[in-house]
Amino acid sequence: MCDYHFHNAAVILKVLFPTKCVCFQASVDEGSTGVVVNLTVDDRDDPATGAWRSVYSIINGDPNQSFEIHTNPDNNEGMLSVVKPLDYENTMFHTLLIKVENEDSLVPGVVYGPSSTATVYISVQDVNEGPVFFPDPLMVTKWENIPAGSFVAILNATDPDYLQVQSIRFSVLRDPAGWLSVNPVKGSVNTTGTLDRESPHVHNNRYSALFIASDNDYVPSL
Ligand SMILES: [Ca+2]
Ligand SMILES: [Ca+2]
Ligand SMILES: [Ca+2]
Repeated sequence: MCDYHFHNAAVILKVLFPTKCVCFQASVDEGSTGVVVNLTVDDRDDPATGAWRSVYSIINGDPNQSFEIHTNPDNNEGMLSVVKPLDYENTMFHTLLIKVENEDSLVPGVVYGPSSTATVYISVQDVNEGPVFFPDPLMVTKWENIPAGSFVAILNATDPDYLQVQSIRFSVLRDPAGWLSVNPVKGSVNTTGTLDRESPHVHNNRYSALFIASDNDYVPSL
């Protein structure tokens, strides 16, 4: 049997009221711009005075200046906008720290009034994007009169949606003289006719053809 000895100890907990945590959430499609969320503030100053009007600023989380925030003069809300399109494959989430303060506090010589911060969590939604050719344009030099079926070039395209499993297919969009064909899977371009430097479709020794690379999403993107 053990004897336990107790000493009374007074534990004084100092309970701190957290400064009000104001959080907002928004969702935005990659590649788009515009207002994504309106931040509301609760200010008991007299409306329509400078002390009531809020001034918002982004103080953290926006290294690329992708966002802007402006005060809605009608309701004092902070309108947070995307001004540079976001890229889901690069960053899926953004966390912005917004400071809000009253307009009067910004007047030089006036002591800064109370300010508070809000956190905005933004999730970026994936959008299907079309494959991108590289290089674009692709320059190739060939002799005229080479036999039909001659190899011309391999098209190279990559799909930005690397987190999705998508395959690319190639096709001819514009081939004014009907000289070229492309393997839809491999992207290899061959002649189907006889190249002619004196053709009306050749300008300054150059013949231009356009190809499409499309993915296999249920709504294919070009
Ligand atoms: Ca993207
Ligand atoms: Ca995407
Ligand atoms: Ca795609």
